Amino acid sequence: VAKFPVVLSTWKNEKANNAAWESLQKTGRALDAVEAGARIPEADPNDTSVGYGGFPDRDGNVTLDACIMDEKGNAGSVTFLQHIMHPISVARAVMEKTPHVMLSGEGALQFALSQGFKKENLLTETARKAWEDWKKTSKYEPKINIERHDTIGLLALGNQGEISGACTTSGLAFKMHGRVGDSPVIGAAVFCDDEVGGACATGLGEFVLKTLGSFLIVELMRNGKTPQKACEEAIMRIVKRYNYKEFQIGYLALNKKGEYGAYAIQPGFNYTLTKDGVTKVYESGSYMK
Ligand code: SD4
Repeated sequence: VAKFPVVLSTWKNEKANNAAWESLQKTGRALDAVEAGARIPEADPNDTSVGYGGFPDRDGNVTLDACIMDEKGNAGSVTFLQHIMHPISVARAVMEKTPHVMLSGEGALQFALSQGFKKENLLTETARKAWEDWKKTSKYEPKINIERHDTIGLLALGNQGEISGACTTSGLAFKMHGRVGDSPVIGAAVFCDDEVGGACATGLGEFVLKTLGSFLIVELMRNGKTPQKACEEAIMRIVKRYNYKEFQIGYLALNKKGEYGAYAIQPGFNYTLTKDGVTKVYESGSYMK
């Protein structure tokens, strides 16, 4: 049990958690914390699956997905956004400054520019080289646990114990142009309900989308499951129906008591927890051993 405040994120993301924790010291708000945390990998050129430095689609475009949700049930999201370093902050602006939940592609970019975000080149030399290499075979093969720092999903309980969540990604490397994954979809990659808690997802987004994993986990917790059991059941829904051996999905859940859970299909999923100002990385359990 972590009580609150607490920050939980997918993969090994100590810097992101520490930024989220610092933000909690300043404003105490879970929403500010998850945004601050998500901005760390977005700006990190060495993180090849989020924001700046993210691997491009098969045509060489870096296209970004992100969403954010607060304790009041407000939500904002951007999909297929290009040229903006911090899609999570654009998603928050969609939530706070428009009557909509999702903006996509060119429209999302125009909105971001109107809000003062800068247009930038997000394709680093390393990512461009990886793409040139990939083009030699052009095989689309999502890899399991690519580098163990993947799409970031974050959940936080703020100083008042309120829940918020966020997710940001450049999506799967060398995807089709226009492909949108689970990461900007409320209920798939992130869901929060302040009566219950929240959940977030990482992995092959198509299967999170087909099972609406985060919404499912929150509903399972509402019906009395612990965060751990809820994550396990959401993974079992995938395992029962799909050929799960070839891909990875990892879920995290956090309830209002500060109890948390993590579960994945394959070994190799880890997560980062911050409580009492201490940040640690843990290995998740998994269905396959
Ligand atoms: C996606 N879920 O675009 C993201 C990618 C990811 O670990 O999480 N990779 O499908």
